[in-house]
Amino acid sequence: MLSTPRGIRPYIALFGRRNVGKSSLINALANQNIALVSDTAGMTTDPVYKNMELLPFGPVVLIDTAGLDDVLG
Ligand SMILES: Nc1nc2c(ncn2[C@@H]2O[C@H](COP(=O)(O)OP(=O)(O)O)[C@@H](O)[C@H]2O)c(=O)[nH]1
Ligand SMILES: [Mg+2]
Repeated sequence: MLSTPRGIRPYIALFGRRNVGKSSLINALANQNIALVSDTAGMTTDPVYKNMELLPFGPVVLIDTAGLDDVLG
């Protein structure tokens, strides 16, 4: 299942304002420190993609995103 191509995996992205715990949630789901968790709002700038096996559903891609209220610069 680890070899399932990204193109046929459902994508599950986390959206929300900055600093609400999106990165913490993706780390908890993956049981790994893949997304940066910070007290400072706006630390996630580029999306973080993680292939995972979401049982009993199957292979998915989890995506952590910058906050909806993030500003460029
Ligand atoms: N009290 C509390 N704080 C949390 C929880 N989840 C995350 N945090 C804290 O909220 C802050 C922002 O978390 P982060 O995951 O970086 O949020 P993101 O900006 O939405 O990705 C960090 O200081 C986390 O430690 C939670 O369930 N409860
Ligand atoms: Mg974040």
